[in-house]
Amino acid sequence: MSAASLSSRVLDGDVRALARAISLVEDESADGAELVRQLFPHTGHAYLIGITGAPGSGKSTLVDRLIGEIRTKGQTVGVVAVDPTSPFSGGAILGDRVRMQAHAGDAGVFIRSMATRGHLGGLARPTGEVALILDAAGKDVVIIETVGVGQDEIDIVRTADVSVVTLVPGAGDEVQALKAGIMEIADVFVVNKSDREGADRSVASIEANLSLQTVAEGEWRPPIVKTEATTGRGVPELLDAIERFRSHTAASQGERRRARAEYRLRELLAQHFVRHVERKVLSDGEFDRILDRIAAREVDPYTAVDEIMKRAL
Ligand SMILES: Nc1nc2c(ncn2[C@@H]2O[C@H](COP(=O)(O)OP(=O)(O)OP(=O)(O)O)[C@@H](O)[C@H]2O)c(=O)[nH]1
Ligand SMILES: [Mg+2]
Repeated sequence: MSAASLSSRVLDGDVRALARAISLVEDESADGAELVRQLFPHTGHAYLIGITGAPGSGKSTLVDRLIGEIRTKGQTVGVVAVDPTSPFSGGAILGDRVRMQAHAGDAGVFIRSMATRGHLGGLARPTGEVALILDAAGKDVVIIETVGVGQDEIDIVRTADVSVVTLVPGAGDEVQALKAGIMEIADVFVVNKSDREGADRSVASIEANLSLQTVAEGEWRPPIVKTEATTGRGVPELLDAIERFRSHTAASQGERRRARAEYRLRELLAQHFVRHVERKVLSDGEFDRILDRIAAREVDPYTAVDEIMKRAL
């Protein structure tokens, strides 16, 4: 199928075309890039919700409940669940499918799991592109679930309009969160599994951390929402908090998206420049020989880069 016909079917929201389109961008293939080119002018409509948190904190269960809540408001939803192909949680892809199966027959919902494939950070590399495709397909809301792996959680900020950080009671998560700098990136905190002992202590401890930061007049102060994803308790309140954030930041959303575009542009530029150098500038095996020379202290990395740059430009 040509990129043009695939993209027009994606724009129509055709489920099979969506699945195919996502696979193409996931493979980071040339066809995928062509597809993004065609779809890009039709994007920017969806609101992107990022949900991050430790493995097993209940993100998928929460997303499942959120889908239900968003659907009752008549909006359509696309979900990208990034599977941490790590020792923490094997088989999460299957798990996500099972957990979100309640929406399997709903044409207004599209769910896709993808692997991180060893890319550092909680996000698989082309997550943003997958979100773009769901956006182009007309989904009103796109939810991106990522596992939290410390400071790389910052990735989610670069991809979503709102970042929801999920913690669980009694896991020492609050301290962990502080360490990883999550306090700075969370727009909304969730204490999930609030049926468990210690939920209020977790809330208090996040509160205490938050109070250390000075919030200027009129500036957003991240709310803390207690949820029990398994029963759905607290989920309407979570969606309320997200919607309040959305209205509060409506004026600055463009700025945030611009920052995201800048990050992606720089990332792509760097990636393509390096690829160009490796394929077109250096001869076969030369990259390795340069590495050998650096290891042998015959040349320093700065000089090596200078020399490559001179040849590349
Ligand atoms: N008691 C309790 N268990 C919950 C709650 N929410 C989720 N769980 C359970 O926690 C386990 C993990 O839930 P998931 O939704 O798979 O968690 P996740 O964060 O998506 O996990 P990964 O994607 O593997 O990182 C499941 O057995 C859920 O049933 C809750 O509010 N209370
Ligand atoms: Mg999950």
